[in-house]
Amino acid sequence: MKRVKILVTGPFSSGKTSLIKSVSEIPVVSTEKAVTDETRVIKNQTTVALDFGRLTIDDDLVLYIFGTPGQERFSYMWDVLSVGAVGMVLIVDSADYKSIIEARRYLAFFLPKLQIPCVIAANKQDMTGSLSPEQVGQMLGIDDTVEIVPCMAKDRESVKNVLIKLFELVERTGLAQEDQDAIV
Ligand SMILES: Nc1nc2c(ncn2[C@@H]2O[C@H](COP(=O)(O)OP(=O)(O)OP(=O)(O)O)[C@@H](O)[C@H]2O)c(=O)[nH]1
Ligand SMILES: [Mg+2]
Repeated sequence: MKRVKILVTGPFSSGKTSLIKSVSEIPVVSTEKAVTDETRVIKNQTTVALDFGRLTIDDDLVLYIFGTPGQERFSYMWDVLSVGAVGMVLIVDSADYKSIIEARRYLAFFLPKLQIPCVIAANKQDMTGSLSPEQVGQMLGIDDTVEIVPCMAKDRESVKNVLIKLFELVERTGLAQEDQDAIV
């Protein structure tokens, strides 16, 4: 049985908590608190430390999924949460230009440091005016070595598709061949 750690990160309100809640087979450990700053016009609650969920893929593979907070003031958690991750989902709100621009900073922070496969989830594809995965990729300025997958984070099948794409990349790296002794 392989147990591997996956990191889910992305800008404020991009859909990290929704994504993990959609697929986790255990009640998600969430740290959502009332928003107290000016962003409360966007949403009432925000992740302040982490989200944690688990998804069994098959008899051989269990994913432990860790989500980061999306607000800058809680970014001290990013390093802690990323230790030992074998793959990363960067989720962006495809209907929000600011989210996509902000996502560049996440790529620059995590990718050189972690050197692990990354899939970009172009979320909120159900919203009118959302950019296509190709357009999101252009705005992020990434080359075609990074996979961009359409996503609706509240839809379980859509999220599973994102995770399967990521895992295909992870398997090619061989990073997930051994069980991880310590997930956190
Ligand atoms: N229409 C639509 N709304 C979505 C989708 N995914 C998430 N949302 C909504 O977007 C808002 C933010 O979702 P969250 O899952 O809280 O986002 P987050 O990235 O965890 O937010 P922070 O932890 O505050 O950074 C919520 O109102 C969700 O219901 C989607 O695919 N489509
Ligand atoms: Mg959250």
